[in-house]
Amino acid sequence: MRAPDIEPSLTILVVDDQAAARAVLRGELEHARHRVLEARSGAEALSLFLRHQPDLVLLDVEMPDHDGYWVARELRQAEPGGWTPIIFLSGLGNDLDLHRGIEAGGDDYLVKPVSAIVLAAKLRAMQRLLTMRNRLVTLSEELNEANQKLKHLVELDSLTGLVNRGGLDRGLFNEIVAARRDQLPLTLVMCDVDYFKLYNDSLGHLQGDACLRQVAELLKQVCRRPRDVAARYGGEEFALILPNTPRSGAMTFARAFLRVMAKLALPHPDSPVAGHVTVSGGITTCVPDASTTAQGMIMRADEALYAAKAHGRNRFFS
Ligand code: GH3
Ligand code: MG
Ligand code: MG
Ligand code: MG
Ligand code: MG
Repeated sequence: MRAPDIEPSLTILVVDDQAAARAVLRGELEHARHRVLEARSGAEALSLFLRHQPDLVLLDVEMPDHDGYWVARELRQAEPGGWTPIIFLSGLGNDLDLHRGIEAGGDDYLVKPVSAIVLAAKLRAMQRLLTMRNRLVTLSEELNEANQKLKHLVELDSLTGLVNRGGLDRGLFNEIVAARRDQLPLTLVMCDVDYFKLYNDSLGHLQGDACLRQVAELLKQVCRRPRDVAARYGGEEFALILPNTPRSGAMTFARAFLRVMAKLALPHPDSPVAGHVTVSGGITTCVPDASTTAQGMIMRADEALYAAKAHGRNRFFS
């Protein structure tokens, strides 16, 4: 009977010290359109396996150098996380030999002589498992990708699209570690929309939401470096992480931001500061040392923010 070949062809490593046995297998396998690699010894089997990564291994047990059990164990160790089917084709036919073969890492154990029909059927069964394995590998890759996307989404604020509180905490922690290691200045800015309660009261919460989105957009525009992070701390409060930014650089950022806010001039009819929406900010900059914490930096930026509020708002203090 002709071996069924509706499945895609395999690259099969045939390991046997007998040339005649290899030739018979090669004939049968090539007839079924598989590609054949031949190894005459255990050592050669291992080296061909590593070089060509076959889809399946047909493995003799009794060989002059290393026996098939040794080869199976070596192959299993050579593919951590992977799986290549190993079918023993052995002259040794008692139960203990089969037991040893499976223990060594074999997936099946056939006793020679093996008919072409049996071999073809066993190959088909392994092919089904290989298909299943490939599906699982694809699924797990897709799952990893989805997880990465989810991780990113979980750290985004749904209203503004900025990084949320969780992302800010993680980002600030990482940047403190990096700035301490590289001995570079790290700046944290806390911003707070002025008289935002009045804004909501006079224009409504939907307009308030739109205002927050616009402020967020401007913050994103003004902190342009790839490692800068603009986050929504909560409510109408925003935080910025500016790595490798000294105090002077932070003040430049603040001036630029105040300028674009003034230019945008979102009407705020009841603001005691100006006719438009304004923002106050507090800046803290340090080259972190062992005592620097995210909490400490937030606290210092907050103090500066309160000072900016107390001094008339629409300004940044450091
Ligand atoms: P100050 O200048 O001292 O910061 O005054 P303020 O009115 O901005 O500060 P306050 O803390 O009294 O009020 C903040 C307001 O922000 C109150 C709250 O309803 C509003 N707010 C917080 N989160 C949101 C939001 O997601 N959407 C809208 N529309 N309003 C929000
Ligand atoms: Mg042999
Ligand atoms: Mg506030
Ligand atoms: Mg406010
Ligand atoms: Mg307040």
